[in-house]
Amino acid sequence: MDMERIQPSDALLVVDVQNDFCPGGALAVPEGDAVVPLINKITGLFPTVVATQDWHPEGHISFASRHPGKNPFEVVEIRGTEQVLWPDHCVEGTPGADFHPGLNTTAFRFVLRKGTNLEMDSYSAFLENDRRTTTGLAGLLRELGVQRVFLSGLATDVCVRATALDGRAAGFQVVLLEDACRPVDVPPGNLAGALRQMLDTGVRAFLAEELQV
Ligand code: VGL
Ligand code: ZN
Repeated sequence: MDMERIQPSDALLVVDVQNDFCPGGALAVPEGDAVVPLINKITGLFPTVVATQDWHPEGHISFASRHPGKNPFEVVEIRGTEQVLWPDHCVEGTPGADFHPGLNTTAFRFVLRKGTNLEMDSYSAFLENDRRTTTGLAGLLRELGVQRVFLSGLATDVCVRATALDGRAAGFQVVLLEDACRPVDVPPGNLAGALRQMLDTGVRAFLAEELQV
């Protein structure tokens, strides 16, 4: 098995490992909770760990309930950008927005909340969905001397994908920890396209067990 050595300039991102994205949650990702033990195993290997939380105000623009006559998973156009409508999820301060209770958060140096703007969604941990408004993450990582970002969490084909692509665009090396992520795969086939797109932009893929200090 190929092993990949963790460097002082590496960071781990733990994307949206929250109750609402786990089985029983409002926007459950199949086997979403399966990433928890793997992530717990590797957080201690990294000098810097940043966790994100999807963190929406009530009545958020991405909620189908905000759009009369629309159902979850329909797509609408909002000010020129396509928006998938989701069930209400990760409402700020609710149990659904909490980290999964099994997730060991002690190694998290930073927690970044995204999607906090009532009128704009943010899949990526770097840029909001207008593709202009920054979350500040790139600046934070650069300030810390981070050059390579490892990605884990939920969901592979939504927020992890967007974070991977924006991480590349911001000049970071990006590694997808494939087994430490799970996809929603809506619509079916979305995952395959997401993986292709990530690999095409220079994202490398590893398994969590291939990491070593
Ligand atoms: C996500 C859908 C809506 C995610 C967030 O974290 O992948 N997916 N909001
Ligand atoms: Zn969301």
